Amino acid sequence: MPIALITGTTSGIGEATAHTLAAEGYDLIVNGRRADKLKAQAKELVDRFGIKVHQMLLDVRDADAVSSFFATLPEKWHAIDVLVNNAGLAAGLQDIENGDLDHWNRMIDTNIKGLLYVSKAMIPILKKTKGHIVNIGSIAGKEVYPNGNVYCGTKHMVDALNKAMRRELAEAGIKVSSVNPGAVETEFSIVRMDGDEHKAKHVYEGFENLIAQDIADAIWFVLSRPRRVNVNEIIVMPTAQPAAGVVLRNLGL
Ligand code: NDP
Ligand code: 8X3
Repeated sequence: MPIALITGTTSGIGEATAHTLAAEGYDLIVNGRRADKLKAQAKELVDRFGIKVHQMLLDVRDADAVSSFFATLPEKWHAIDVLVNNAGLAAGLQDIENGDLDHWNRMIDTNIKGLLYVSKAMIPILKKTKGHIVNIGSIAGKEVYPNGNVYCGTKHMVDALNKAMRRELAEAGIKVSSVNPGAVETEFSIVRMDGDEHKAKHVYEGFENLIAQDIADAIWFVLSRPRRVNVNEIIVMPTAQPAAGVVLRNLGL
């Protein structure tokens, strides 16, 4: 059975991707910080799909936790074929002048540094398996929108790292791809609005947003191409979102 490690599986895109890969016969290393959710998810995946699941209960911002996880990973989990760098967040929606330093640090530490810590630990493994890295970027890594400043900056960095990894790892036979979504209704906006579910709901009003499964489908498309094909990057948008920060509401789209 192939093995995939997906970061941030306790919700949203990561959760849908875990289900999609489980259905395709992957054994999974699942990750998140919420122990109860991770444990319940592991049980559900085992019961429903009959796969093997290993829990990676840690905060990707914690470099020591990431390196000791890999240092103590049981032998039978060593041959990981796929890494999906998905864990990430937006925090706040404000101009730079009024920006919150804690929001900035959480986004930079998770979306950039966390992705780097996990990738650094995984690269020696993926060199052995000639594996595949899928980085979850965003339309916010291709364009910017007012008040999205630091989040957009972190996702531009993911875009740059995706290109850098592809250049550095091609000779080792590692494929590197990015999947860059527009607005997907997950816990994303609840996190961005600091837990205000009412405000978060407004983000998705008056148009048909993407759902997490749309992105899991794109990730599976990228992963299931023949060996000779590397999908460098893919952008997946709601029909009603023609550009970052532009949503056409109340048009029946
Ligand atoms: P969710 O908030 O629904 O899921 C985020 C997941 O990441 C959760 O499982 C969360 O688990 C995990 N996570 C967050 N921080 C950490 C951390 N420090 N360490 C480990 N796990 C962490 O959001 P989405 O599914 O929407 O987001 C997934 C990715 O997709 C992110 O990178 C996001 O930027 C990107 N994206 C999302 C879009 C959207 O509109 N939703 C659009 C474009 C890109 P836990 O809380 O248990 O740690
Ligand atoms: C999130 C997508 O459009 O809210 O990465 O910036 S968007």
